[in-house]
Amino acid sequence: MPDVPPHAPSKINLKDYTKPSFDVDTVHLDIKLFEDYAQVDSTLEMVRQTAGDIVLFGESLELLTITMNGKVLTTEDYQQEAGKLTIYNVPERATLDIQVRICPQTNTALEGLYMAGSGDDTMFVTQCEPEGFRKITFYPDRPDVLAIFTTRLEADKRYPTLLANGNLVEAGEVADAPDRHYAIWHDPTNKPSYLFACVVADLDVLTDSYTTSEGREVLLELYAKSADIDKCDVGMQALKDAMKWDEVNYGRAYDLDRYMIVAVSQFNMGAMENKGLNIFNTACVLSSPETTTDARSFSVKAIIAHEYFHNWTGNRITCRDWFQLCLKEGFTVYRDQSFSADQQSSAVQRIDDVATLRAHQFSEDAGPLAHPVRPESFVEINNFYTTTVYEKGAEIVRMIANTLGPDDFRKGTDEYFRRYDGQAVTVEDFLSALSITDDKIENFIDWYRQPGTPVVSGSQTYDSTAQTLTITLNQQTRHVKGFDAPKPLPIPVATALFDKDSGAIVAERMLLLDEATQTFVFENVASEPVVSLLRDFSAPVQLNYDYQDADLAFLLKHETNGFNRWQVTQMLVNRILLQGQGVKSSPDVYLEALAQTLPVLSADDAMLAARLLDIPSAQELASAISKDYDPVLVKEQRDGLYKQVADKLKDQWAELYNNLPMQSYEDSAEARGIRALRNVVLDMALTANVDDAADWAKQQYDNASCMTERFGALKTMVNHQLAGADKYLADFYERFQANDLVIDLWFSVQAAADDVTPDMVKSLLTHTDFDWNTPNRVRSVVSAFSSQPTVLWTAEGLEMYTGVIQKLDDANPVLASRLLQVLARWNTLAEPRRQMAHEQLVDLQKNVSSKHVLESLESV
Ligand code: 0A1
Ligand code: ZN
Repeated sequence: MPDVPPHAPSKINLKDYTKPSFDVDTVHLDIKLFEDYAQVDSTLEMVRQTAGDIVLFGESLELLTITMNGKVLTTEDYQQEAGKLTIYNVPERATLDIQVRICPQTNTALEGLYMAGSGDDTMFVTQCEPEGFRKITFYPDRPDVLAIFTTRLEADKRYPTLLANGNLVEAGEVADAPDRHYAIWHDPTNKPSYLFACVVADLDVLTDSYTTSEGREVLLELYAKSADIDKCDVGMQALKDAMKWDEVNYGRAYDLDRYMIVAVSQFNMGAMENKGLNIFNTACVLSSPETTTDARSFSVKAIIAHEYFHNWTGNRITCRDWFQLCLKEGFTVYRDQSFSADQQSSAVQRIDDVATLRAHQFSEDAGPLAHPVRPESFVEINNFYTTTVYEKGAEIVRMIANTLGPDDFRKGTDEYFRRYDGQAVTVEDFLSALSITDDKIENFIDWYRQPGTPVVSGSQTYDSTAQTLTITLNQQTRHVKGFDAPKPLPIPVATALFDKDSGAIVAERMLLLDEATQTFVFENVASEPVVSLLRDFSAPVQLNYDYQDADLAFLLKHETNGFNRWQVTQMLVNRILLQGQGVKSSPDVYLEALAQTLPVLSADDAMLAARLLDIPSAQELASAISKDYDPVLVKEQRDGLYKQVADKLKDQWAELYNNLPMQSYEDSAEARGIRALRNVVLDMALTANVDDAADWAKQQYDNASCMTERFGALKTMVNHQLAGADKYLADFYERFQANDLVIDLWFSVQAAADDVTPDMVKSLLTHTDFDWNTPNRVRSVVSAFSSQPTVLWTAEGLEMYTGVIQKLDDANPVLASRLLQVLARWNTLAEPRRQMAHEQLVDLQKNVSSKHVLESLESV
């Protein structure tokens, strides 16, 4: 938004980082939960590091008493303002005793200690990353203050489950209070406060064990409501697989005797890596064939692995400050992507990771919310849990890993763990450890500093006399306002040359483009080859190479790696829909190439075949348009091409569908591939008006062996507005009424339907099962709806969307601000939508007050 409001919140800058004056050796917490409040008593042993006062952070706390070294402090000894409590004249060592009162029962922001659930079905959980601990008690709540925590929890016995980080040291009844009990936990590892967690609840537990490579027997516990405990096996297996994987691939074993995971239905994000006590959104840990789609189940495994991997990359080595968030997130995402690639076809994994990157990160980097992977300033750190920090951060680690090769990368990561274990460090520290075998790795620092997606363009010339092929590449990154002029970055471009006649690879090289323009010469090339560039997506860049459509069709046939073949289909689609390099391609070559490839591939690798039929969503296509974006036109063109594909292969859908018969459920890569392809084929067949396709959908729903089949059929029926779709929607609701996660699917399939209207969304928002306090439910309607740009970008659609943000601004600003980020591209809209969107955002700005939403609005 152009106009900065007078109450603009203040910024924090990376360059202003200073060390804390005091460290904390030990913390004793005593948390007593009562009917309508909680009392938190803490004892902090603090030791001076540098000159200065003690600075504690605290928000939404009622301070009862504070004493230092036994003396009660008064307002002469300390000052309290703007979320900070500063204590003056502190000696070298100080014991602080602090008592506060908080109200978890009314904490709808889901940060700090909050009550989840309602009525008789409640539990208490914490979320402390990034700055939630300060809502539990006054504390130097910053990641570079590490301490040993001992936690006593006390509550009514209706909450039999009392959990905190570390090992259980004692539990028992509370003297003189027969209805109450307590537990004391001790965590022997030094940790920052953002990794603190506790849970007070009534949960069942699935138990298992794992013996580490160091011979440590670890008790594994997965806690969930009793109705959900049958959906925990997938998560438990994934945990054991991840533990093993980290030992084999990074030499990292688990360090405590116990590893706990708790499933919580009200959670702002996916999951949280608290030391030894992960807290998970139910959507990211529960899985069963009847209730969970394959895609969701696969992401459950990846998220379990992600949180587990944080134990080394994040917990044992943590971030010095929140600007370094990518230090733990980029590396951990890279690690979970590599883990997932080992669990299925690595090509499909790469396709899915790159598709996500292109759809979300490229668009973030192209718009007003663009920021470096390591930001240099922020108002509200919660706004920086972004796809740039996570996914682009992972791509940088991947480029480094590929540049070094597996052996040297492992040497580098071993060195990182050896040098920094137990410390809070920076991105520079990470790069310095990784450069022990190659000091050029330090040059990757610019990738962390510079926003914007580089565009790599290029062309080739072949000299038949000299038998040389010369490839010229150049790079350009847009200049993002507020940052230095962009510099050339080190861009690894994985390249192969294919012989035009035989289709065989004649040369393979990793080209390192690290200047604005460079030429690379290949010798002894007998005839002009077809060049395949950026194989396996070797760098997070946009590629514009002067391909002929025929070259791409050739590569679709001859590329050896599934990812590269998919990439070629995406390039062809982009040239048809987005006029790549100003040339508008006709769809003929693409359609012909698909028609030739698909029948063979669907038998060999059904999952890959399903991906080859991907046409980027209207939203993703929009992200590549920087001006005069017309949502209706983009949707028409996209749907038009989809229909052309469907029609081109019309005669084949029936055979393809019948060759993919439904079988009893199996969780193998092959079975998942067949299910994925069957759903795609079903949708294509309905698009092409194939006779009987409506019956296939109904039969698939009725005879489904699992949620992937049932939901795939339902979604198709709804999107194609089949007669009877309503009846199936009602059936789905009846069958799964008791399961919140499935009812989320029921909401989302309606809110994201092709024919959705703002009125339909409004009626979902007032449905008896809709709940503003459950982020999953809000997202199931609101985020699902935002996938329909033609409806979102209308006066009514936007009014509804901004109304939701306004409603959540106070209650749950983290969620409100994340939902707002979808509107970041308003500026690219064609008139009159642009003006209309601008007016609505200006109105919204007048009606919100959280710094989360205000910061996002300011950049938007
Ligand atoms: N560290 C977690 C992400 C996370 C961030 C913030 C949260 O609450 C506001 C919760 C989780 C991860 O990367 O998995
Ligand atoms: Zn993470």
